[in-house]
Amino acid sequence: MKLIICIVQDQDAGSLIDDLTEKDYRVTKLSSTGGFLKSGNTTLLMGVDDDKVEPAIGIIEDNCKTREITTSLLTVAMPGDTYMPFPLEVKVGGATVFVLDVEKHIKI
Ligand code: 2BA
Repeated sequence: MKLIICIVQDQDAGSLIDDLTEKDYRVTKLSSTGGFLKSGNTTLLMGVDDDKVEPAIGIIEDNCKTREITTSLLTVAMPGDTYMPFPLEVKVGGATVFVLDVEKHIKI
């Protein structure tokens, strides 16, 4: 068994969870925050049999889009100790996926 940890954009989470549950995957949704943009994203936990990992990744690929986000995180120093927000284009997603071995899975 594997644990898939999947970080996706909030906009993609609903359709992704619908597709996964339709195909009998069990999913736990966590609200998370990206360390760089400091904005909300969604983390999904899925415990899956080994042979279900690749199909799950296919479903994630079908639902998660890469988007360009303009952020003003970067500030540029100006004369007179002032700082100007500087727009920065960042490509986010489709998804960041980790696949971990599960040592034990217990349901009580
Ligand atoms: P954030 O940390 O908010 O990052 C959002 C996007 O900003 C990233 O998209 C990447 O394009 C860019 N970015 C992140 N750190 C950067 C840096 N130090 N310099 C320049 N650009 C940077 P993604 O790579 O698609 O990541 C989307 C979200 O997935 C991340 O949100 C974070 O929550 C998570 N994530 C990505 N890689 C991760 C990792 N190795 N470990 C844990 N979480 C990760």
